[in-house]
Amino acid sequence: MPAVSDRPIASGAAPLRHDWTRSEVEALLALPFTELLFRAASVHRERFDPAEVQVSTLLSVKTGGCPEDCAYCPQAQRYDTGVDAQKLMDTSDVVASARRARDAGASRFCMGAAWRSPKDRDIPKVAAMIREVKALGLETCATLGMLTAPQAAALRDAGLDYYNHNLDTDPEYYGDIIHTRGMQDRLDTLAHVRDTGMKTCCGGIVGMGETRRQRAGLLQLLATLPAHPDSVPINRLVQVAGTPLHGTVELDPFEFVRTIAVARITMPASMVRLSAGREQMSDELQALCFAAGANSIFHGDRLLTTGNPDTARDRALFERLGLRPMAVPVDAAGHDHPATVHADITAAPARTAAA
Ligand code: SAM
Ligand code: DTB
Ligand code: SF4
Repeated sequence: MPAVSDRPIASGAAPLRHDWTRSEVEALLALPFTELLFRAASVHRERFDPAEVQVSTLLSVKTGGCPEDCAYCPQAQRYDTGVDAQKLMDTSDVVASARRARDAGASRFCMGAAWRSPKDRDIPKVAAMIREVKALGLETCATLGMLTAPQAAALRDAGLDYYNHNLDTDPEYYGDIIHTRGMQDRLDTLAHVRDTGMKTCCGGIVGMGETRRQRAGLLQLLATLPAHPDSVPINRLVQVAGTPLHGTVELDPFEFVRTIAVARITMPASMVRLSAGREQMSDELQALCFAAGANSIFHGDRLLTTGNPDTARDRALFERLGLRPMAVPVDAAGHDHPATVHADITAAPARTAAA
């Protein structure tokens, strides 16, 4: 079943494909840069207004102490990164943070937990957070690790709109990065999420020392899932001292833009999110990413444990580039008659979105 998009589609828009081969994706990545950008920008316009960018805010509701060994992650207990383990936040604090994020222009609020998977006893607490954040009129997203089918159903029943669970890298490279869970575990969780009818948010990380062929493998796997993920976060590795990937040779910025462009071409109806790593990017590099079809960002001074561009810098960038935050459907808050409200980060007061 193709990814659902209820936006008007330009007549002549190419249908979604789920049969991409690795060599096709590699060939796209290898196009002359200008040609690749032209193709991606053309696909972008078939289904989206290229001036609109969806704005999400992240909050780490349970930080650090994770038993997994993801080689990039500052929250893995086994690496000495200076991130202390904390307990699950109180719902009232999460809701206060979500309200600030909404007032600062976010349309989606994503709650992240440094868990391998939630325990069944955690689910009612997370469900309460989801219900209250949704009642603020925000779309809700959570990323809590692996889920069982009943856990996914319970989150859906609480009103969760999106579940984020990344494939992270090519299956060929995966074993170099993570040993405590397999790719199949990730695919199983995504299947449970899809089966509930929730939207999926699924992408990966580049700049971990993978080859272009392996970047093609990640994109191919994402674009050949039973449904294209509704959101595709493309993270550029944030190198954190103490993690095994600290000191990895940096990815050529143009190669990052190529990855964004090919995600846009292969998953035309998805939100392609310019995700972790923006703080280290110049405004010009981000502008190239938007030109290549990225149409979603995390807004707010922090990601989970690492930094993000401060909100004033994002507002100035939107202003300079003539970008507008994408509207959130009012029925995200459970209203009967869908209409839209415009979030406006350019008019937001200067305060943090996810303090
Ligand atoms: N613990 C849950 C899990 O891994 O499924 C959810 C939170 S986890 C931090 C969410 C995602 O953040 C990871 O899958 C990875 O793609 C991304 N991430 C974590 N550390 C990162 C880093 N240093 N640079 C870029 N992306 C990172
Ligand atoms: C995603 O793909 N990227 C976000 C979100 N999903 C949860 C997380 C990025 C985390 C970057 C490292 C940190 O801040 O700890
Ligand atoms: Fe744990 Fe998620 Fe970090 Fe992996 S990415 S160590 S599962 S918090």
